[in-house]
Amino acid sequence: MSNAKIEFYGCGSPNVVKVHLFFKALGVPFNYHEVKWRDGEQYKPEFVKINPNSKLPAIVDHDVAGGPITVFESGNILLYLANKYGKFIPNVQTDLQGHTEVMNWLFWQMANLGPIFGNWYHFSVYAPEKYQYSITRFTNELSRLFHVLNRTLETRHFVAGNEYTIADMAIFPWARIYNFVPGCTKEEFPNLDAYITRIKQIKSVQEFEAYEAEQNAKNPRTEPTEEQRKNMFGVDGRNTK
Ligand SMILES: N[C@@H](CCC(=O)N[C@@H](CS)C(=O)NCC(=O)O)C(=O)O
Repeated sequence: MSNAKIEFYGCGSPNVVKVHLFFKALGVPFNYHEVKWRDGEQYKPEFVKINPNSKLPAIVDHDVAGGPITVFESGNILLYLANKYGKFIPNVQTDLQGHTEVMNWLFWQMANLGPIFGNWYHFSVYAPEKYQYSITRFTNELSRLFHVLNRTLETRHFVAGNEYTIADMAIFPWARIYNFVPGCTKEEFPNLDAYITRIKQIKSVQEFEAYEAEQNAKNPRTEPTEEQRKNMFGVDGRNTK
C-alpha cells in the first residue's frame, strides 16, 4: 500500500463521530475536510460526486490498489474500514456468528437509533413550531430503543458481545446523549449508562473526546440564520441536480 491518505469529509455530528472513532482507534492517517452543511456545501457538484445523497460523512480512499474508492453512509464506511484493516469486526469466514452479531447491531443503529434520534432532535429542537404529536412519537420510539439497548447490555460489556467493535462505534455517538431526551435517566437505563462510562474509558475514545472538546471550544454552536435554515431544511430535491 502507498502512503496516500484517506480523504474524510465531515462536520460536527454523531454520524461523523463514528468514523473519527475508527480512525483514532487504529491511528489511520487521513485528511479532514469540513463540509459546511449549514451553508449548503453538501449540494455543491464537487461533493455530490463523492456522495450523491449529499450527506456526511463520506470518505475517498486513495490508499488502495486500483482506487480511489469512494464510500458513503456511516455504517458502510465503518464496515469498509473494518474489512480493509481486519479490525473491530470478527472475520466472516472464521466466525460467522460473531460477524453477524456485529452486523445486526450496525444495521439496527443505521435503521433505528440514528434516524429516530435525528427526527426527535429535529422536532424537539430545530422545529420553529413544536408539534406535540411528533415529539411524543419520536420520544416514545427513542425510549423503546434505549430499553432494547439497556436489556441487551445486561449481559454484555459491548453491544455485540465482549469486544469493542464497529457496532459500538456506530451506537456510542448517539447513545452518549441519551439523557438529552426528557425523562431518560440513569435510573431507568442503568446498563446503558454503565456502557457509556465503559466506552469513555477506552484510550482512543478519550483522545477523540478531548479533540472534540477543543474543536467545540474553538467553534461554539450558534443558532442557524434564516438563510442557513433554507440550506438545512428547505431542500426538496427539485432545486438540486
Ligand atoms: N444515514 C446517513 C445519515 C447522514 C446524515 O444525515 N448526516 C448529516 C450530518 S450533519 C448531514 O449530512 N446533514 C446534512 C443535510 O441533511 O443536509 C449516515 O449515517 O451516513
